[in-house]
Amino acid sequence: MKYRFFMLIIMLLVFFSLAGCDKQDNSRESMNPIIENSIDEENINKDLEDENKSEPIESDFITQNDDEPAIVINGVKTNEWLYITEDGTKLREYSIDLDSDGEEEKIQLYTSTAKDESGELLWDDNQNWLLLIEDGNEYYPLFESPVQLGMVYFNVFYDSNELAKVSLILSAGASMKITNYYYDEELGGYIVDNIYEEDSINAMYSSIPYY
Ligand SMILES: [Ca+2]
Repeated sequence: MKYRFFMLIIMLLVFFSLAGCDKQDNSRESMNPIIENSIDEENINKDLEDENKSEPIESDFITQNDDEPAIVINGVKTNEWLYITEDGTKLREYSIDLDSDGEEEKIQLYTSTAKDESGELLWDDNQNWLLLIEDGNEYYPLFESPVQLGMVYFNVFYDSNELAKVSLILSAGASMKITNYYYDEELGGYIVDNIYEEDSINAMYSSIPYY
């Protein structure tokens, strides 16, 4: 009887010790995700630190652009472009309030090219172009330049701040240019924002139609 009781105790001890091992194994397994989780958190924290580190570089870059002096076209009282406005041709005109004073300004596009008797434009390889804003008795020459083998166009937009802006598109034999102009009340003129400039050797094809 004592022997059986002794054997029972040994069996119980063996059983509990095995159960204890299993429990330890389980707890080891359950610890692994905790370790992995903490590694993941470390990586996320590291990523966040990296993002924070890259932030000042980005803002420095923006600041550098902001520091560039703005090109401003101020108004003049006299019309100095009579050689174009009188001898050339007004191709397009559009009126809109560009400086938010409640009065519309006239946006006018001229070329120095004259028309023949039948009204056909006598295009040359090179002509002067003028994009002019007329605001009462003040004039703002947004663009005044000769263009070799090319044409000038303009679009008018309202941006997300409901500020009207004029976009000039120059498409020429060896270049393409997009420039935005918008009125700045503090500076009292039109800010020139060069959006894009292509400077190639030779333009092979353009689908933009001539006037
Ligand atoms: Ca106005």
